[in-house]
Amino acid sequence: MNTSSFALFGAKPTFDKPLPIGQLYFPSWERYEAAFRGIFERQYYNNNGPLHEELEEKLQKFIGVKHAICVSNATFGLMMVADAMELAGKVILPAFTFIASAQSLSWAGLEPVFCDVDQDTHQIALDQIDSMIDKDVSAIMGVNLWGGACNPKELVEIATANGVQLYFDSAHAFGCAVDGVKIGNFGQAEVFSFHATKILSATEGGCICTNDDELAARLRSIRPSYGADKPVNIVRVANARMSEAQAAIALMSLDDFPANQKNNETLYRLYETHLNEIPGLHLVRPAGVSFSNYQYLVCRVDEREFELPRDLLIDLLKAENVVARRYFYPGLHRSIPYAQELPQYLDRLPNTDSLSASCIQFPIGALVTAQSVERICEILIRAHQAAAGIRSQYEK
Ligand code: T4K
Repeated sequence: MNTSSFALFGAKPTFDKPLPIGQLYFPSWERYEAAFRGIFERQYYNNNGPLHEELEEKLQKFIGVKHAICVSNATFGLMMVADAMELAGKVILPAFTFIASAQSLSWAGLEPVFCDVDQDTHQIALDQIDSMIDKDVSAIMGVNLWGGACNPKELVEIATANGVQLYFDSAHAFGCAVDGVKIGNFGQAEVFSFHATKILSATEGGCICTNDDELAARLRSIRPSYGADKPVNIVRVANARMSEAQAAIALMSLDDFPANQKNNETLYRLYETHLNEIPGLHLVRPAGVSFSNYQYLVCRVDEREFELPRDLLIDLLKAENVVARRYFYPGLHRSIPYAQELPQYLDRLPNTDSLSASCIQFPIGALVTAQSVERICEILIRAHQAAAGIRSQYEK
């Protein structure tokens, strides 16, 4: 098949400008202006302002949790939780996640213990955790990936049976539920990201959820650098405040969550229909949830069946102005500084290695239309049909 129709080989790109991955929610200019006019009129930008307080209240109600504590981003939230839970020694977490999950531990003076993940769901391999727990392990950090969940109920049982603490990096899981219970209610605490690429956006931000009053008091005291009104036992403070500007966007995004979730689900189903017809592109379905935000569109590329390697496909799509990403690459055990500091994991995590070499993330979210998905899938079909020609021309 002819390769001249591909932008990689000189044709006009399918899209005029880059089509990004990520939610990238933007409220209408009128709503944005009204929210910001209020901030200007009140002349109050930060430090537990009225929008911040409204957001925490609405999040508590939405998630059905006692405490929602808004923070500057999820990375900081995870660091604060590790500190507030007084963790020591080592913490078990999956190696197939964003670098922030492990870096939060390093910042808190803890050592990550990397566990492999399930080949199909991409969630932490539950059957391997027991054997990794020793006297130095103080906690497990579950990571709820791709709008799915890492079986929090079973993790609670494993943690309880072994006498270790449990918390969750739920950066990807806002709005998701397990057997009807919203994520945010499991373990001692869960941390959401409200980055612009997430389904709930504060442009930059996050939130810690907990049903533990004592832990919540400690977190609220760590957050504002000057401590909170109620004296509690904390080792140090930080500045992880969320501003009124961030809270304003997050409130609009929360109002629009049902519409954004629905749009994602519609786009996901459309991708699903087309990808089912393309050999070698295996869609990852959100695992273990009764409700998903469908925030991520992740596929495993089987190079033998698709007949093109994953990284060549990314280059081909990039030329068409389709931003596809190889999340997560590399696995945490191969990232700086862990590859050097903890070399014992290098040959122990085969599923993480194989997923980081084969996964690809496609555009989904508020800026993506059904027509864009059709056109992306059409490129994928053509790429598979022209694979031999693409490979030989690419290598020249
Ligand atoms: N745990 C997990 C499992 C996570 O995935 C993350 C973050 C965290 C913890 C920590 O959460 P935060 O501390 O960030 O709250 C992105 C996000 O920055 C990050 O939040 C996210 N996970 C990670 C998976 O992805 P990048 O560096 O890959 O994204 P970036 O900035 O390149 O944006 C993605 C695409 O969107 C690009 O094509 C550019 C486009 N874009 C992005 C922004 C921000 C736009 O077009 N406009 C924009 O405003 O990290």
